[in-house]
Amino acid sequence: MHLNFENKTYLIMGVANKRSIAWGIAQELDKAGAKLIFSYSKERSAKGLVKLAADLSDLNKEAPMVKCDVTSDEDITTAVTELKEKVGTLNGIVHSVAFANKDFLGDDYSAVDRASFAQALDISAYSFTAIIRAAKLADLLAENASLLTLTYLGGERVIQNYNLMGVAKAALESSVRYLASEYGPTGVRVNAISAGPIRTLSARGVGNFSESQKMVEERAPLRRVTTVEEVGTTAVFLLSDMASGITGENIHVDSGYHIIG
Ligand code: NDP
Ligand code: N5H
Repeated sequence: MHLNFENKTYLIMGVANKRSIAWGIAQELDKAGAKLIFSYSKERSAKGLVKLAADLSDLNKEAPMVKCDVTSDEDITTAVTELKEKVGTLNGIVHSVAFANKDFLGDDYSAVDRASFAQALDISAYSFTAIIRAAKLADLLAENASLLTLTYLGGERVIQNYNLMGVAKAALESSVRYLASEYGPTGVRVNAISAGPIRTLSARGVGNFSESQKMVEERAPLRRVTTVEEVGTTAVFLLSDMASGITGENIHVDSGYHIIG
């Protein structure tokens, strides 16, 4: 009964292709009976989304889509206006968006330049706050809405090569706590999922990715890598009323890797 998603609508941000964590979450939400609306930044992602959505249930086969490059205030404003027109109310938002200049995802962290630092923090951390504030101001968020972002252990600890993105994730995780505190009195919950390494487009080509998965297989309590389905089902839980007592939390869906010293 608490997992009842009838007449509930969720915004999914960050589907680049079928491997995206956002797509894994969308599929589980679709199975649970939720209505979906997507946002994208690149036209290529929009085209892919149309094809992907065709495989969803009848409720979401023609799911609406809005453009939102999170670096643009104008895009955020337009997206929120379009969301208001298309769905009226959101019961939740899944923010699965991050970017950092590849030049600073390896070697020495301190090499980072000002522009790349600002860009990584802008896209990967500030955007969560910006979209939530815009949605709230437009009265788009339902009572008890649940807001969710994706993070990685490198935001809490030093993990080789994560560097600039680790600093951005630390800011994102801290934002989750401040946003949860600010919006809690209105019933809105804000949480993060810290996922284990999953082979996606962003992960492809970044140094250390395969080694990171190998480490998980060898050392994580469950001795296997985390699947996107596992992140998806946890997201469904956090977005549902079953998680009504959870806010400001960072749930690790990482085969237990984070407890190992
Ligand atoms: P994907 O490459 O599939 O998704 C990244 C998304 O970020 C893309 O959809 C991309 O959209 C979007 N994006 C980048 N820049 C912008 C922008 N300016 N405006 C709007 N959207 C933007 O990778 P993942 O699914 O792996 O990543 C999703 C989240 O999960 C990220 O926050 C990542 O840090 C996190 N994560 C990933 C892990 C992994 O191992 N894969 C582990 C832990 C956390 P577009 O291409 O249209 O610009
Ligand atoms: C320790 C690791 C491996 C090293 C660090 C990886 C960091 C990855 C995160 C960011 C999001 C990757 C990134 O921004 C890549 C871009 O510079 C280039 N790629 C693109 O532009 C593609 C085409 C688009 C779709 O990507 C984006 N983001 O828009 C961490 C790994 C073990 C786990 C991991 C991969 C974590 C994570 O946060 O994603």
